[in-house]
Amino acid sequence: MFRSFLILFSILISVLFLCSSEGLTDEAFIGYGGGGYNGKLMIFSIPGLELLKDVPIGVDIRSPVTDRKNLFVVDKAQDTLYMIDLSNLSVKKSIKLPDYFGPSSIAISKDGKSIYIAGELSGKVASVDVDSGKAIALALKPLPSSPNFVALTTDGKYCLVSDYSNNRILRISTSPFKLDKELKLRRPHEITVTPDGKSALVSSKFSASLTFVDLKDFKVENVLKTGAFPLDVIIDSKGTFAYQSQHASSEIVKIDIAKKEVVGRFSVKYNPSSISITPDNKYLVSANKFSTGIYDGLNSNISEEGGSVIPQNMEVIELASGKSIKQAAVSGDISGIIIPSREAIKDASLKEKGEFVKKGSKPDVAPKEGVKVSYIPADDRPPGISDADDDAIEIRLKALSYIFAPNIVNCFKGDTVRFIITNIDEKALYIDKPAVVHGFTINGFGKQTNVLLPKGVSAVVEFVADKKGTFEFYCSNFCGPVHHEMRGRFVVE
Ligand SMILES: [Cu+2]
Repeated sequence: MFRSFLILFSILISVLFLCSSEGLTDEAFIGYGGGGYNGKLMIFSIPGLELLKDVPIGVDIRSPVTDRKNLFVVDKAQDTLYMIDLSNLSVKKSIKLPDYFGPSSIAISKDGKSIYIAGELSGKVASVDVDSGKAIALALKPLPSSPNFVALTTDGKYCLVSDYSNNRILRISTSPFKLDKELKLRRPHEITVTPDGKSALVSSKFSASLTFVDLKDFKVENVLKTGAFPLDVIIDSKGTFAYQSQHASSEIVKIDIAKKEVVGRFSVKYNPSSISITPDNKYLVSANKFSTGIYDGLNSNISEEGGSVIPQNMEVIELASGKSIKQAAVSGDISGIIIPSREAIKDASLKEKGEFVKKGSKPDVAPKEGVKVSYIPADDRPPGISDADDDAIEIRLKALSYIFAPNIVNCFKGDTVRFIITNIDEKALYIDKPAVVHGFTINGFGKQTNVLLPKGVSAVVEFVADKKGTFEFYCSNFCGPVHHEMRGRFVVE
């Protein structure tokens, strides 16, 4: 009797144990997201949305892609391409891109040997040979050009690039690496190619539409009205349906690719940007912004003087039912999520379980060692440049959706520069979110200048301008549909 009770008891314990390791069951996939301004690779379970690991990589980490053995991400602040071993998550190789390149998006060839990178801040597109680390950069004209997303055609012959400054997408041949054709399209954002190689789908954020581009003739085939401020567009593994995130109307629109028709709409809680789908087409993961309200308990004061960071969040939608099944607040600005097939994941260390944002924790913007970044009470002096009492050059910037004022500032080489940056947003154009948090990072001075700009405080960033050049500064925390265009120039003479 006692023995059978023991057996029963141990069976019960094993069942309980199995249930508690729910984070990584056979049902689960693993997502890899660029953490944006937190400089990390964020690794999480799907659908559970548990943070499995966050791996420090650089300063502003974006756009993961994979060749199934490695992950590649770019650092927008430090002009670097990182190759990360999927089996142990170590950085295997870092490839320096041309100075001022400002990478924002990556596409990888099928054989994993070539990588194409959109250099949003420089107006350049690069082709990188992974083995040799050699990069060839193509400068787009006219300036300013802003190539911010890149995709490859299925035959690998062309890379397609969206350029929002010039309202166009570009077709660039991969060998030789040169501009082939351009196609006018209003404010293009994310771009993706259908698995049959026939069409490219482009989100046109100011036209509230999805544009089908015929790739044979490189011309517009169809324009489908979809939603409000469409950003990301992805395609399921069968090539049947596309999903597009509607940033302003907080929904995901489902499109039948063959019929070129909208066939469904799923609500998400908060303004979505990057989205991704599991390889079995069961779950859609949406990186949402502006989680005002539901995560109030998680908001942390960034300083004694006030100013709170509102965590961004992710959400999982079960596609068959259209139901939202999981939400989690996240630290960082998730930009780009990839979900490899289960076979590609080999790292046995991915077993730690945790939450993205722990209750009462400080936001993930801790200044790095030896870097002078701090917060002071909101500075209400007018914007401008002046000499401070301690001989530093004081540059007072105001940040609002979607500009920095002033947006061109200068100093001389060797100057100690003190930026005092104040978020004066009332609301983010079209979206009534007065507590929107901007970010500030200067490309080329990434580590010293990477800071969040919550309301109610001013961020102080101090460093020595030790090299000459023209450096782009940009908003490094997603703040709305025109976030990418929130930029300025720091000139060191
Ligand atoms: Cu911003």
